[in-house]
Amino acid sequence: MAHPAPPETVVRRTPRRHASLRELLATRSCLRVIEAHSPICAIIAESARIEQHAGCLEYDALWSGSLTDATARGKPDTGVLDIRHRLSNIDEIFEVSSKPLLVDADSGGYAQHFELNVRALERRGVAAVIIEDKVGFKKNSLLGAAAGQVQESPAAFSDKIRRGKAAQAGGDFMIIARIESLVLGAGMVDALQRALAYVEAGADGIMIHSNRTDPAELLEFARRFRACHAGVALVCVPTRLAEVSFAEFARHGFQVVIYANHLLRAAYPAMREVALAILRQGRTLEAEARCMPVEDILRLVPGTC
Ligand code: SPV
Ligand code: MG
Repeated sequence: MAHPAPPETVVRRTPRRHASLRELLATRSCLRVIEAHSPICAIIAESARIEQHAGCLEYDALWSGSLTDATARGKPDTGVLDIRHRLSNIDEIFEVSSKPLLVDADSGGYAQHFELNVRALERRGVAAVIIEDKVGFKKNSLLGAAAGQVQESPAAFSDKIRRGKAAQAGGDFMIIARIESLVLGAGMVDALQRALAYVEAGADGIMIHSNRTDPAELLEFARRFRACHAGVALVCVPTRLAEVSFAEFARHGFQVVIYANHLLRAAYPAMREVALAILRQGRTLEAEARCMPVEDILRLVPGTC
């Protein structure tokens, strides 16, 4: 198998990462966001670029998700990694990437803790936090209502948003409210009512989540939400919607599309196969084709050679 040359990694520091997300939202119709659960992942995301006749195509921002952050550390996605623990990972990502970062903070926890965490994230240079309207023991949303997850009351969640917005120091940091009504069976009307309530409470954006493989409900939500709020950022995480293109989400009014777990899911099968091949063959020759040449890994991170 031919291996592409390792990317030229560019390590830049951007002190105003949160401002740059707002600027990107103001100037682009839709943003591409990809997960980064480790610094090496952030380097890969940062350097993924395609030259096109219309210009250079790249990811606009990074996603620090609870699922990949927990999985990469061998932990379940149940909120066991608290946000303070995840901040040290985020700091390391910021050392190698200049992209704005959106952080998945599960439900945000108690409103009182959320206020403190908003300040901590903002101080670190995180551009946006996304919190989901669930309460109690958290499970991954893709498991749906069967996992016994409970939705927070709209009033209590709106209060949490209000308190978070009041806690932030500047105007750039964004709090995005994630609605679980479609995942937990509360339906479209509930989802739309919550969206309006959360925007009223000060949310800078809405993320609508779905775990169906048919995009119809997500696209209907976008159409109906956009009829009320043309200017509020609308976010989706289309993990189960692999066939729907970025352009189609953008056409339906989404402004942020997050590819939330693909780099981890891509790495895992390759690592597993290599581990098995070395056991099976008693040498590494058969596994080498799936591995990056050692010369390339020595050149991957600036300063190694
Ligand atoms: C995550 O990436 O951690 C998310 C998105 O919260 S999902 O896994 O689809 O719930
Ligand atoms: Mg999550």
